[in-house]
Amino acid sequence: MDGTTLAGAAAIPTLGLDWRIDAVGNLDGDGRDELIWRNYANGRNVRWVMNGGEIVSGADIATPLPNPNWEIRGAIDINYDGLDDLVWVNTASSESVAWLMQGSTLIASQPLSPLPSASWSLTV
Ligand SMILES: [Ca+2]
Ligand SMILES: [Ca+2]
Repeated sequence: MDGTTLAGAAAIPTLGLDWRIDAVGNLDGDGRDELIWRNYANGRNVRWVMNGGEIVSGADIATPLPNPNWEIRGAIDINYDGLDDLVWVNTASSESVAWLMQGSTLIASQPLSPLPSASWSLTV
C-alpha cells in the first residue's frame, strides 16, 4: 500500500485448509512484519519471513500447541522490547496468554487477565 492506494499485489504460496494466517507481526525486530500461520489440525505454528511475495525463510514457532481452542489473536509488543509477541485466547475457557518472542523462539509465557465471559473477544 501507498497510503490508501494499492501500490501492487503479489500472490503468496498457500498451505492446506487446516492452516490460517492468525497474525502479522515483527517477531524479530527487523522492522518488517512476518506472517504467522497456525494449523488447527495439528497445532503447529509457523512464521514466514517475507520479501514481497517471496518467502525468505520459514520456521516453526516454539512447540506445537495442539488444543484447537487456542487461537492467536494478534501480534503486539507486550513487554516493550521492540519485538512483537503473540497474544493467544482460549475460546473455550476465555483464558488469554502472551507468548514473549524472540523471532521463532518462545522466551516466556505471560498469562493475561481472563476475559469477563465467553461473549467477550480479544483482538489485537
Ligand atoms: Ca521481522
Ligand atoms: Ca516483545
